[in-house]
Amino acid sequence: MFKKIFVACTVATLLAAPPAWAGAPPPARDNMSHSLAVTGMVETPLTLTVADLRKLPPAHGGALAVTRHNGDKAESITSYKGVRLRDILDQAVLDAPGHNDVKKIAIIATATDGYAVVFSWGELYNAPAGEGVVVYYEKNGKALDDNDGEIALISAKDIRTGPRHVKWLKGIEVRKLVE
Ligand SMILES: Nc1nc2c(c(=O)[nH]1)N[C@H]1C(S)=C(S)[C@@H](COP(=O)(O)O)O[C@H]1N2
Ligand SMILES: [Mo]
Repeated sequence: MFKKIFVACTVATLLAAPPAWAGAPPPARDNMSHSLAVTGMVETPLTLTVADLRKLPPAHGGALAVTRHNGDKAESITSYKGVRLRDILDQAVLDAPGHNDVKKIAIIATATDGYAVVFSWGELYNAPAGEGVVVYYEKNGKALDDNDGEIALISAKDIRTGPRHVKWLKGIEVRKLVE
């Protein structure tokens, strides 16, 4: 008896409230980043939209597998277009007047969902890795969609490219870590 009433109530509830996805597209991710703020130890803090990024010298990348730390493949990128992080930092100009100041600098890339990864001046400016660190706004020939857009970052020369693939990139913070 109770069981019958329970089942009847459950069915009634399901009929009264159709699920949110019925007949409508899934809700858009609300993580999209609409601009990139370059802050911290720089002479000119910047706020760059995709339109601003398009005015900087472009960096083009070819086929790239995004692999997770455990080796699983997250996605395969055919091509991407953006600006080298180094070139963005040069626009803002690092505020490091002393001969040894740059060597103490960390560059932190942050995303709208709280994700963050760290680079150093040494690796961006004085190691092969720096060449492959690109803030990108196009993937596979198209503007980024809400899965990783509007702005993202990749460190193409990393052994596993997943961890420093920053989706929904919103900030580049320059910090001097050591006095
Ligand atoms: N903004 C943001 N970017 C991110 C992450 C994240 O949680 N937030 N996860 C990273 C990790 S750990 C990996 S392996 C790749 C692939 O993530 P996926 O597992 O969501 O495909 O995205 C990276 N970029
Ligand atoms: Mo990961």
